[in-house]
Parts: sequence; C-alpha cells; structure tokens
Amino acid sequence: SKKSVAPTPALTAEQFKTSVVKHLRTTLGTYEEKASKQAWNKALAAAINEFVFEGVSRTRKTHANVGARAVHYLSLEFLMGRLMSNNLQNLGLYSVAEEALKSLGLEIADVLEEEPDMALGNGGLGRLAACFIDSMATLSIPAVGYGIHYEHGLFRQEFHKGRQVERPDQWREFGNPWEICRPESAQVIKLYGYVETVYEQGKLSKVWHPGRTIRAIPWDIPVVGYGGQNVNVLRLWESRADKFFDWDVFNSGGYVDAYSESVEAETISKVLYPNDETDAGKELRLIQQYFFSAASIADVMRRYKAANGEDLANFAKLNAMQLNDTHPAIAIPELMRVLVDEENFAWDEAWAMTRETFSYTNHTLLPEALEKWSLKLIEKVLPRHMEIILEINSRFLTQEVETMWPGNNDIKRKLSIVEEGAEQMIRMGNLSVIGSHTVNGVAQIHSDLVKKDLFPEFDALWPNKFVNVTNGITPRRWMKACNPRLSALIEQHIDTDWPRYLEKLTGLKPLADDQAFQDSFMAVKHENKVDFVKEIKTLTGVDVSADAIFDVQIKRLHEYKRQHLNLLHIMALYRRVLIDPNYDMHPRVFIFGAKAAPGYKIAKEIIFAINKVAEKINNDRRINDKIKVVFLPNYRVSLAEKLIPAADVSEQISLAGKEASGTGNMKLALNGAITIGTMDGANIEIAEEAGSDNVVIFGMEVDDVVALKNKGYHPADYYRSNEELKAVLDWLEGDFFTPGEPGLLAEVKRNLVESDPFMVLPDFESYCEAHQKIDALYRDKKAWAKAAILNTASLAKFNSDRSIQDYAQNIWHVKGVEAKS
Ligand code: 26W
Repeated sequence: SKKSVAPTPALTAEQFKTSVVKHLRTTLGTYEEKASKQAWNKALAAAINEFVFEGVSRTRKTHANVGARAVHYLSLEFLMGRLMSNNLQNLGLYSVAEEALKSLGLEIADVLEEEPDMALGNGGLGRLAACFIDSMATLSIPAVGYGIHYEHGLFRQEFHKGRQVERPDQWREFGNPWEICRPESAQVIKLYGYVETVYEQGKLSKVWHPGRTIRAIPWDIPVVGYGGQNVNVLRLWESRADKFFDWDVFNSGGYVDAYSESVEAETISKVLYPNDETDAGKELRLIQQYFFSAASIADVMRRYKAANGEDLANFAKLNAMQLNDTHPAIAIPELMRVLVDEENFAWDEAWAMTRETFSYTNHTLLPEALEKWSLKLIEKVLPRHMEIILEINSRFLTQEVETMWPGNNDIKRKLSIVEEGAEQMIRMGNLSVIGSHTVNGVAQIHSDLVKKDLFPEFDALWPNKFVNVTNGITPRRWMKACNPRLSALIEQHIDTDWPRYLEKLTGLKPLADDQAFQDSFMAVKHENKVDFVKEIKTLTGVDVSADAIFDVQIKRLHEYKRQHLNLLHIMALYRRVLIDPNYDMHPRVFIFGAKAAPGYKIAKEIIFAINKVAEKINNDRRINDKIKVVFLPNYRVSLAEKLIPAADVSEQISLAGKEASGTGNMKLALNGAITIGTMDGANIEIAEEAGSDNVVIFGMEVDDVVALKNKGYHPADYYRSNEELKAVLDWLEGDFFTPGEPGLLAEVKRNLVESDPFMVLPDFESYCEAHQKIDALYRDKKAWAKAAILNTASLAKFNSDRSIQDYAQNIWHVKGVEAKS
C-alpha cells in the first residue's frame, strides 16, 4: 500500500516512442537513421512539452478564475540547470521515456547529457530561486518568477596550467525547447531624460520625459510542479531596441548607425554579472535591475487590470512581491512612480499599498556585498526614481524616526537611505527594509544577526518586521532525480510519495542500526562513487579509487568559505605521510568545485594553489595513493547532480557568522554525506536535526570570533606557535609545488600570515582534529553507515516546500490553488 502522488501517466512507452519519433520527423526535420543525439534530445523535449504546455494553460485558467493572491518572485538570478530529467520526473514520465528510448536503441542518460545547463545565476542565491519556484509549483501556489533572459549565463571555467580562464557561456546557441516567446506581453521601459513639474487644476504632478526607451520581451519557461498538475512559469525579460530602425538615419544612408542603437539596447540582457560580491558603480548593472523590475511591475499591473478592471483598490491584496536580495529593490520606487504619477494615487495611499506588496530577503551580512549606488548615477539613469527615493527618505526620517528618537541625528544618519560622504550613496538595504512589510534572513543564526548587527535600529522601530525563513532545497531534483539508486532503496521501505512529503524519511530512522539496510545504503553510495570515478577520470585525467573517502567542497570560491583552510589541511596530511610513510589514514580523495569571480585576485590564486598542490600530490609515488586531490573544472548544477550522490564528507567550513545559510550543506547531508563544519548558517540546524553525533563540528563560534577580533587578531602569532601550520605555510613559498618557479604560491601565504581576514589560522588545529574524527568514524563501518543514514532520515526540515510554506503563511499570506483540467 505505497502511496504515490506522481501520476501514473495514461501513456505507454510504445505511445511515447511514437510521439518522440513523430517529433523527430515533423519538428526536427530528420529521421531515425540520421538523427544526432542532440536531435533526439530536442524531439524528446517536444514530446514532453505536449504535457507541459497544456499544464501552463490549465494552471493559468485556474488561477485567473479564482482571483487568489499571487506571488511574484523577483530575482536577478535563476540557476535552473537542466530541465529535462526534472520535467520527466515531475510528470511521472521518466521510466516511460527511458523505456521508449531504449526501444529506439538510446540510453536516456546520453540523451539527457545533450542539454546545456541554464546557468542564469552565480551560486546559492540563484539556485535557491530555482528550488523555490519548483516548490511553489508543487504546492500549487499562484506564482510567477521574474528575471532576465540573459544571452550568456555564468562563464564556463577552464583551467590553463592550473589557472582559471573564463569562457562565454552559450546556453542558447542551438535554441531552447522549453521557452515560449510572448511578444503580445512586451513592455516599453524608459531610461534617462528629465522630470518636468506640471501644475494642472491646482494640482502638482510630475512628468518623466525619458531620454530613451527599450522594449522588454518576455520568454516563459514552464515550471512543472511535482505530479504535473500545476505548471507555473518563469518569465524572463529580453531587451530589444524600441524601434529596430531609426528610419530617418536609415534613409539618409546611415544603415549602420541605425543598427547600432539596437545593439546598445540589446546589451542590457546580454550577460549575467559574474560577481557574488558587488558590482556597485556599473551603470549597466543598475539598468539591468531597473529594466526587469519595471517590466515585471508593468506585467503584474496589466494582468491585474485584465482581471479586475481599472480600480486598483485590491492591487496590494492580490499581489505579493518578494525581493531576492536588494538587487530588485528599485521596484519599490518604481511601484510608487506608477501609482502616484500614472494612476494618480495620493502619496500616503500609494505608500501603504507599496509596503503591503513588498517583502525582502537578505542573503548576506558581508559589508562588501551590501549594495550601494551613487546618487548621481541613479539621478542620471532614473531621474524620477531619485526624487521618489528622496521623498520616501525624508518622510521616513521626519515622521517615523523623529517620533521614535526625537532629535537624534546619529540614528537619522544611520537609518537614512542616503549615505553622506565624499560621494552621496543610496543604500539599497535601507530602502528595502523601509519599503517592505517583512524582512527575512535565510537561517536562524543569520536572521538573528540581521536583527542584532545589521539592522538593530530598524528592529527596534518595527519589532515584528524581521523574521526567519530557513532555506531549503527541492528533494525532487536533489534526491529523486539525481540519486535514483538511493531513491529506489528508500522506496523499498517507505511510501513512494516521499518527494512530496519529505517527513516520511523519518521512517528510515529505525533502520539506521539494521545491518542489512546499512549494507544496502553503503552499497548504493559505493555504486554512485564508482560512476563518479569515471567522471573524474574524464574531466581531470586523475585515477582515484571508489574505496577512498570522497571529501567534497563545492561552492563559489570565496575567502570566507575558506577553501584555503581545506588546502592547508591537505598539505598537512601530505607532509605527515612524507615524514612517516606508515602514517595511518584511510585513503582520501579531496574534491573541489568552484568558480571565482573574474576580478577576485586572491580567489584565483587559491584555485591555482589547489591545482598545483594537487598536481604534485597526485604524481607523488611515495604516498601510495593515500591522498588524491581533484579540482573539477566548470562546477555547475549538472555536475553537482552527479557528484553529490557520491560524496562521503561535506565541507562546510566558513568562518562562523559569515555564511548566511548554505544550501549545498543540505543537498550533501540529504544524500548521506557527513558534514564537517563550523557553527555557521544552516549547519547549526542540520546538526540539530541530524543529531550532534552525526556531524563533526569544529572551530570558533560567532562569540569567539567577536572576542578574538576585539582582543586584536594577529595571524603571525598562530603561524609561529604551530609547527605544522608554519611548515605548510612556508612550503607555499619555495618551488616545491611549482618546480623551477619559486614564489608562485607565495601570495596565498602572505595573505594568511599578514592579514587573514577570515581567520583561517586560528581554526586550523581544531579543523585537523575534526578530520581525525572523520577518519576514525569512517573506519568504523557500522558507525559511519548509521550516521549517514540518520543524516538522510533527518533532513526533512530542509525541503524547500517547507521554506515556501513558511513564506506563504508568515509573509505572503497566500494559499495553494490546485489547477483543474
Ligand atoms: C553582484 C552582487 C551580488 C551580491 C550578493 C550578487 C549576489 C550576492 C549573493 C548574496 C550571493 C549569494 O548567493 N548568497 C548566498 O545565498 C544563499 C541562499 O540564501 C545562502 O545559502 C548563502 O549562504 C549565501 O552566501
């Protein structure tokens, strides 16, 4: 009596095969004997789309008819990865498709490999948005994801002699079968120009005369909910020239000049900014933010009016807008502009509606990642918005702040949207807090720090505005689709509807001690590792053994994430084995995946250092294959899906207080990896859920970090007082890892010994001890299996469905509405 929510499709493999072949011939214009894998991939997508596109219409109709409050998730990034296997899984068509392809002589895995990743995001924030729209579709929440249809997503990473080289991403080079262009919903977006003040019938109003206009064209990507009944859309805007030709210029023989205007307009959606820190000052980035925010608000307005007529009284009741970090914060003054200038609302009423509409998610406390824009730049690009921001600010300071703290100019200076200084700057965080009804952090500790350290006065002013919503991940992609072996094992013991009700995984807890189940669980892990051994060989040429511990650190390269702490430990192990060839350790493969922002120098040096140390260790016959180090090039969603099921150890080693949440930590633990981590972000909650025996915690906690900082941190003290630490740091200076070229890695040492902004050295000793615990635990096969199983069985909290339910209940006040045919 195993319950299932995935539909048993009324479709046989034979029928599906007929459909795929039909599309191969009639949509792709080729035939079985001649078709490339890529053509088969497209034909398969077309066959799947017969179900997907119908779902889009069904869901639209349902949501339009019920008139429920809808969510609009505004994000500069959606890191979707591939869509095919997810769509097949969620439609319940995976095994039908597998069988159909088999009968055509094709392996489904090979056909799926043809799909490029949709890498329209940098890292955690972008992938979170992708998991969230999957959950909103699954929970039947009326929701649209809004973003940019970048022509080039995050760069492709290559290594040349160990150094990162960035290459353009060409995900749409051969088209994208999943998207539908909707020219009928295009919008015109204004930029630059000046503002005119007009008096009419005793009323003062503002007219924005733009310097130029751009067209925004929407592309809809269907988002299939689990079970396939509900299909939402991700609407991505592409920029185009407003008039393709300036006919006057064209007629006077200026064909090329007329064309150049369109080239300029089209640069807006050309490329994703590859920094996960800051791009302040870049005019094009500000225009990207405004372009998609304005197009999205106009789209929401248009849909509201189509359903409810011209009276906007219910606008805020029916529309929630979530700001994914401050990147779309310009939407706040944009909605004010539309309501006040175009819809003639009085300021106070418009402001009340705006605040009822917006809520804001903060993803970082790092000061360098908090967005600021020069007032001058905003004034130039968006002159009317600058006026509105100043009006919002002045009312806020003179009314709300003055009432709470009469005469207190220090607090006013701190809470002002405008930062005074050599150059006046607009603080997008303050604007977002002031313009939203609710602000959330992304893990409990992070939300606490948002209140305590980042916005304490705002919290005092509005005690209920700040809440926590711990992040989550979709178990459809991050277990069901990526780890079919473990999913099958799970389904031998619990209901098959676990991807929808992840709490059911707790049903595995009683099996954690069961020898037979332990054996099956670890056999699955081993098979996944055997598969990944081949992947490592293909990608790096390095031979590794599936019997070694697979120790994995996958995330953006950033000093606060401390990939170099991992490196120092690897060097220490290597040194121990060189000193004592009988050094007792279970063989280990250290696996890295990480892209560095192209302009982030020290991050790129760390990549280079890991690659050089890896080369040396992997070719050193003296250590008898006890240690291998591989840095996988071009880490991305599709590679994560192959690696995570094969991981034994999950490295979550950020300096306490710096990693807002982390989500890779959840994916790895769900798939049975043991976390080695600091008390940071969601690691704390993972330890709580999985049990402190089943994770290995080390290092300073937030209070220790603060205490050390206050006392005065001197990295050289740690360097001098730990012999092993000193030895490995010094090792970076000579030419041991870069034969004939001494000093190539010296910058990494200098950075650590002279400044060490993320306190790598003080945590080194404790980190090494934690690794000893990992080693000992792994050698106790039963204990390891038990801990791994308990991780999988305990991770239900980190289902993104739970995160979305939290948002729906506590922030958006929306309910699911099941689409009916
Ligand atoms: C270009 C400006 C910019 C600045 C910050 C781009 C992107 C960012 C993000 C804050 C980077 C990011 O992805 N943050 C991560 O968000 C995840 C989802 O909430 C968290 O799990 C990570 O801890 C956080 O680092």
